[in-house]
Amino acid sequence: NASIEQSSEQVTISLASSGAKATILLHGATIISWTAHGREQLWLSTSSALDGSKAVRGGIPLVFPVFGPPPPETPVASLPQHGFARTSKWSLLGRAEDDAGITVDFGLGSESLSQDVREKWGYDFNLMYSVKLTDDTLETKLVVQNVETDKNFDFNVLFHTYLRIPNVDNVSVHGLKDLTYRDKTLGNSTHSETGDTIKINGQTDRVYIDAPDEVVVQDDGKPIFTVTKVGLKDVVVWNPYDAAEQIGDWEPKEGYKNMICIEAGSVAAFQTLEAGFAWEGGVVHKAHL
Ligand code: TA6
Repeated sequence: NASIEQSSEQVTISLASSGAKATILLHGATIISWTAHGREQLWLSTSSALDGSKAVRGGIPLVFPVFGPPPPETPVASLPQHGFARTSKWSLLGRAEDDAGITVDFGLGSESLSQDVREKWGYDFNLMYSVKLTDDTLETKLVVQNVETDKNFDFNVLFHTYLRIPNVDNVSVHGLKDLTYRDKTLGNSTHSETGDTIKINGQTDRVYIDAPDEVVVQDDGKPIFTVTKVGLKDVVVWNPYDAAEQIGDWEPKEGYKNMICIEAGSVAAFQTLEAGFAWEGGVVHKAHL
């Protein structure tokens, strides 16, 4: 039932029984396509670089060890926005199959980073990233190991998922009720979400803090995705709306009407990983249609 095709640049896993399929670039271990129910479930810019020259615009980029612009005067201060995981070359570690589906594992160790990155964030670590495909779910899980002997390090982590939707005017996000959120369109000011239904009426860029584990995305009142996080604290909701005009590798410009980023991560604060310890967290993306 399960099959895998791999090249030096990418891996494709698929399930014959349902036609479910996922393609992952070794560049950034970025998922660039997820087919379920016979249709593409992720949004990917048609002008995204896929050759490893820069971060992919769409799919599921990985954010580590910092989310957003790195705070000055911190160990991550000289890293690029969203860190280096999404622009590093990962290696394929292996695969596993079970009745439900196929899992493929990727690795990135500090020893394989470019000298430039090593100089900017010098901790010894290992990342192991598992992508599991079943008929209607795509599960992404990351293990972070601190392999230092006596140095702890702080990190953010986030799965930057671009979900494909029929129409931004009809989309609603459910499950983020009664939460505090930081609004990046309003200078990171703090606000309270009181309603249970979030609509997208313009540029939206919010970090919902300490969010429940399950978020449901509806199209016109019909559930189309369930996003369930494990071991992660926060949920980011992003749609650039007409600000897509200013994003160089965003095509087609009206593509914002067919996507919403529902990004599970631990980003509202840095979390500390002690020397010799490991951390694990992940997301189950379920497509209903
Ligand atoms: O996840 C939302 C966000 O932080 C937005 O502020 C926007 O910057 C987006 O990430 C994309 O970032 P990128 O570096 O991929 O252009």
